Amino acid sequence: MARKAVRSQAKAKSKSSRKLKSSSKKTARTAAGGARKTSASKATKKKARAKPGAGSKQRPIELHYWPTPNGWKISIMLEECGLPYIMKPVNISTGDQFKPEFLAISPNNRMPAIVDPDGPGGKPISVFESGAILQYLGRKTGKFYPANERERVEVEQWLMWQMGGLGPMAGQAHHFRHYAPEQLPYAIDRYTNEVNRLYGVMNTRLKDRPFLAGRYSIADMACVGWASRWERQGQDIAEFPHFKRWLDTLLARPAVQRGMKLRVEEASKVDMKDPKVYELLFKQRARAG
Ligand SMILES: N[C@@H](CCC(=O)N[C@@H](CS)C(=O)NCC(=O)O)C(=O)O
Repeated sequence: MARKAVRSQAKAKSKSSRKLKSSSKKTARTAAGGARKTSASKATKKKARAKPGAGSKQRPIELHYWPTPNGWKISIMLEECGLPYIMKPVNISTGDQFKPEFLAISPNNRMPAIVDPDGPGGKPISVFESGAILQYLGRKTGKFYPANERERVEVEQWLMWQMGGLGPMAGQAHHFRHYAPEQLPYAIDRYTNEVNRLYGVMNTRLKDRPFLAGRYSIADMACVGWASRWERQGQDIAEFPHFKRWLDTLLARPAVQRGMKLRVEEASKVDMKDPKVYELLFKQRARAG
């Protein structure tokens, strides 16, 4: 499905950004009049149903993506849910993340982001921040994000743990171990130790349950890409047998494999040591708004 989706990428890009623009105009126009709003949203719904995408009623979701652990979270979820999608590469090594059209949907100049042409009320919606995207898709499909409050809290705790802990700490471990121009022992130790601590927390959690929240969920999808890079983070997986069992289970899932194999040709050519790439990615400061 991903390959099919990529092929129709350009066509859907212009369609969906036109739609997002026209829908915000529609909202502004209808804010003053309730009657028009009802008929406008009815019309939008009708149009959404009349134009199904990729053989399903759901029109393809635009996935703004680069093949990294954060990008994989969403390609995995889309594959797990069987949602049609179109992958739009955001080449973060050449500055696509600063293009005005991307900042309009992701003001933090980070991928992933999505645009769902069939958002709430049948109108387009864009979402940035991988955790928020996973929650959105989980609510939309009713999959991998339980509605029951007790079960939902279990998922959310581990999703936030990934967003605020594992992701940022593993990201810093990658940075100081592989990308920093100097090898700084303090920084390397600090983040390698912190990732080690976090994998210990995960290992203990997984001792008596198959997945982080009990059942397979968006929390596991958020973690798997980062966890699969344990070697790059200076870890020894033999220390964490329950974590290893969980990781092997996740990596054996066909949807996880498809999500993590969603390739972008240019990504394999990026040289992180290129001074231009280094400057662009690692010397960012506030931009004039
Ligand atoms: N908290 C964000 C982090 C996303 C993130 O850091 N994305 C990186 C790639 S993994 C990015 O887009 N970097 C572009 C840049 O640094 O300008 C999320 O989870 O969505």
